[in-house]
Amino acid sequence: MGLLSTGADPKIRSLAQQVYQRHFMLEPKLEQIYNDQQKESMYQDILYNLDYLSIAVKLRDDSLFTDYAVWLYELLCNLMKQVNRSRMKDQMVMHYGLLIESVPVLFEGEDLSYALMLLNRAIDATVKAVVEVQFSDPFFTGLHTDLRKAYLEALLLSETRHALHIIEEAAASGIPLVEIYEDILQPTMHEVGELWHQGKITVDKEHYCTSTTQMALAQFYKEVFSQPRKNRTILTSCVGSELHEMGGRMLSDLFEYYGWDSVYLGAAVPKNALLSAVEAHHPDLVALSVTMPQHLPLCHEMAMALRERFPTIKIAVGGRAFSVTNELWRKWPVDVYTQRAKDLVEWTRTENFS
Ligand code: B12
Repeated sequence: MGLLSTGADPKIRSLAQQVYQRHFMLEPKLEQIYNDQQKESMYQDILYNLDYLSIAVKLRDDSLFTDYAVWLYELLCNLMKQVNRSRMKDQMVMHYGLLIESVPVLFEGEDLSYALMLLNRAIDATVKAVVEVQFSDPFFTGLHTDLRKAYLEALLLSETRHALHIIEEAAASGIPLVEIYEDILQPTMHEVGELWHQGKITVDKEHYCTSTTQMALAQFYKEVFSQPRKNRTILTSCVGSELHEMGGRMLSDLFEYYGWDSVYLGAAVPKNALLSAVEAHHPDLVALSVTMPQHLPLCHEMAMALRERFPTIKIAVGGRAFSVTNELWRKWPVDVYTQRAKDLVEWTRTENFS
């Protein structure tokens, strides 16, 4: 992580030592996270940052230090992949905060005001840089890509209220619920998965995105559960130890919105529990959701058991696991597979359910 070596004067060296110690006092966990080499590099970087700041103050150039702050942030994110972008931002903001406390030792008068202004700008630029990650091409394909991007950026910045507000406003502007679900929230969650896969976000951020998106879905419950009834019931379930339950939730809620009564069993439902629930609720349609391919065999087993015990009930399958197979569902005793939840709603229309 060490940058260029610096010929810092003794005043800067002693200040860097203080900032370094204070950083570890405020964030003791770093003792475990950083190895010895990274700790040494951190000290070198503080020296370098102070040196850079001094140059920017001397030259009275207000973009030099901001540009450097963004460059440094990206460099550290790449070098320290074990620290996610959001945590690295927190570290850098803390670091600039410590410099703000310390620089009165280095500067005075107008120089001091200028240094403080530069440090505050460095904080702003670093906060903005958090969301400057490269999103994938599919993320920008389809409807409402601007809203997706704004929503995902709010999530990456952990701005819960703002994120929820974006979704609320999207609904208020007349975007149909089905598009909010399938063209904003679903692709955003898929992109969250991509970012996690590429190591750009850690699992805690992914969990946060999931729980905030669940909150976004919950905002619509009043509307979802107040539509005219169709006297039809859908029972939706994830199979095996499947923990990915948001796809099933969306599907279930969409059917509720289109007037069906929905029974959603959620994640990790054993075969016998599913059969008992079907017995109890007499659904017209059972929807099985599978995300992880390893749960496909159990899904097959469940479909066969359902078909045998309830031959008149229609069975639909869906979820990411099926989309990566070669139309596996066609070999199974199920009635339909659709990639998107709304296409299953359409299918029920053509099948004269409603
Ligand atoms: C959130 C998430 C989690 C959360 C789930 C929390 C929750 N409450 O649901 C948690 C943290 C638990 C998790 C765990 C894991 N996850 Co995960 N996860 C995700 C993520 C980011 C989003 C899933 C999601 O909510 N999508 C949003 C919903 C709305 O979309 P959807 O599921 O596709 O559903 C839509 C359609 O498919 C369809 N649909 C869904 N079901 C049905 C059913 C029917 C009948 C029909 C017609 C349609 C339909 O309609 C929905 C609406 O459009 C995905 C990324 C992705 N691409 O999906 C990774 C992802 C699925 N996870 C992945 C992995 C690897 C895991 C773990 C193995 C990680 C680990 N090492 O522990 C575990 C496995 C856990 C388990 N036993 O199941 C990988 C899977 C890769 C692979 N090759 O299989 C993915 C793709 C991430 C990635 N890009 O690598 N995960």
